[in-house]
Amino acid sequence: AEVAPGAVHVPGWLSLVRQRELVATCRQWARGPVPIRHTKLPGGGVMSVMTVCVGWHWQPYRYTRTADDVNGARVAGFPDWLVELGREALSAAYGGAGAGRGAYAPDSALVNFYDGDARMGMHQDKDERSGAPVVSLSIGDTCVFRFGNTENRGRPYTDVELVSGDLFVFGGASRFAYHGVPRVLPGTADPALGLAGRLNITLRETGLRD
Ligand code: MD5
Ligand code: FE
Repeated sequence: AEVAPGAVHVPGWLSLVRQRELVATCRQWARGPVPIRHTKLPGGGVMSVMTVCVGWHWQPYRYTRTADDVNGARVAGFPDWLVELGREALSAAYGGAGAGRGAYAPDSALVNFYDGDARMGMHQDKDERSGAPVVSLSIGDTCVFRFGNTENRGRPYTDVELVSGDLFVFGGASRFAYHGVPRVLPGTADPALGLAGRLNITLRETGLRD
């Protein structure tokens, strides 16, 4: 379903098997080389969400190769299979005729973990030097995702429930829209996932080079 121009929601895109594989992979990334952590904000706060990065390390408002705000280690490399997954996601969302799809080359993944109390305030993703689409994969507990406008944090916005296995792609005019996660619905995940909470994986092109 196209929620707005370039913003496409594909419910149930990931099979349960693939979700379980991704949970296992995210658990590995969460252990290191840079452990998952609550990102520190420049104003002194910390995010309620926990994040581990792949390919490039994100902290507001920049991407680096090493995590100087955590343990100084170089982040895990971005695997080829994850580039492939990003291309499949774009095909699923935009269809086989999508222009330049084979050229999608995500080089960074942000893996966010939400416990029942975690939230993400309304923000824009502007730290990438690329207008390429962002691919978002949801696993575990359902959340309320708030998709807003490009002007400000407030209305108009649309609330969408994102369920385990859902794909969301943000491209075109939607790439720089405000968005957030006002709440997670605890205990809604399939017990077969063995995950208490919500994982969100976003694939991005940073537009950066070493
Ligand atoms: C999440 N993560 O569920 C969300 C989903 C983040 C973040 O917001 O920055 O890690 S990603 C949703 C997203 C990405 C880029 C653009 C837009 C939405 N958008 O224009 O709405 O943890
Ligand atoms: Fe975001």
